[in-house]
Amino acid sequence: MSKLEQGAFPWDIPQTKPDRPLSAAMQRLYENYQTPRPEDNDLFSSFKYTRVEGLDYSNSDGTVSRRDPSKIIKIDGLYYVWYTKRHTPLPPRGAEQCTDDIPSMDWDLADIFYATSKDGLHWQEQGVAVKRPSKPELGWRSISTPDILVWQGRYYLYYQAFMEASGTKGDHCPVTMAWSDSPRGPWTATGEIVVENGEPGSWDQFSIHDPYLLVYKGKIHLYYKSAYGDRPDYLVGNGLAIADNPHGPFEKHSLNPILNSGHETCYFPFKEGIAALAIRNGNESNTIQYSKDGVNFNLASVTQLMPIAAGPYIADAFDDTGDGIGISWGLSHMADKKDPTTKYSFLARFDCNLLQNSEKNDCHETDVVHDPEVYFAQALTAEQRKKRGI
Ligand code: AAL
Repeated sequence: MSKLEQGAFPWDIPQTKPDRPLSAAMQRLYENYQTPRPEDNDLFSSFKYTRVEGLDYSNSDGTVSRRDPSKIIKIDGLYYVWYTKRHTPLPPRGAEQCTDDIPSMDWDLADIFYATSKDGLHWQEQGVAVKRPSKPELGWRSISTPDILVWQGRYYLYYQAFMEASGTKGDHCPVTMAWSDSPRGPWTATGEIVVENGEPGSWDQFSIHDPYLLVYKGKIHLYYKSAYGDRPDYLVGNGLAIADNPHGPFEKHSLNPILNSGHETCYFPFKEGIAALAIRNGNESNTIQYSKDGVNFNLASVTQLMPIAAGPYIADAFDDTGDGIGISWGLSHMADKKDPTTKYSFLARFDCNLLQNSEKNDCHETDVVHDPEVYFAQALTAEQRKKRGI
């Protein structure tokens, strides 16, 4: 019997690629994904959200914002997170109306704060970790979007260092670093750029955003995002820079960008490789990806409602075991955009199931039903309605 005469595709779905002619879609099902059903896939998850307790937002008046949490680490039984905190007399007013005290964007005129928690839900803000320095030092205008590295017993915070109000020309900044012998500080800011913007004309010439640190194959891996091309026709990509020492030099990978989508960075050791959440912006928004070498990522699953700017709890982020266990919760940020004049962001907890060999009946729904308000919040603008005559 020739392959073409084999009859219809079987009812009982084959778990491995059957030896028969397959359509492009069915070939992809077996070649691109770890299992034919997402419900059985270790790198598929749905996401659940819970309001965080213990952080005050000044009655949501837009003067206090917390966003872009770092990955979470556990030290002596306590979870630690670092994040961008803005506390300004007024909410963001855009680049034209900003002053020395009035922010342009949500992450303008910000500092790096930290909080601790016993359970990942109730958080106590412990105060400032790194304050922005005075003019004209590196990051004088704002410091934001931190991530943590623990390397040979010392703590390192990497973060964006702005020398102009974001939005003036774009969202331009390089990355700097501060170190401490304790997660509670005091932190010593190096005052130096650790990951430089690219050469003129290169994709990352204006910005290195969202530094994200893992230890992999004996080396410090710093993933980052850059937005390239001019808005609104811009693309986001993620790059990788590798170092032997937290102070650098960080060498950018020759294959950068290594992700073609993903506005904020989120990576974790998984099995022998590295997994990534490509959260938003780009052709591969809402995907979870996997690479066996930390560089060449392939789609592992497609999902929805991913956590924005996810900072997961990663138990083995720096252990370099070669057998990463995965993630099951973390913090992300959300913004209430209903009233643009009081815009701010707040931290929220997400839960997921991206653990090796985990129970597959937890956080594996592929059919997530949203409240109708979620759809109607995506309203046409007045101009779009006019164009459509409605
Ligand atoms: C975030 C991150 C970076 C950008 C801005 C603040 O979501 O991508 O941190 O600079 O937006």
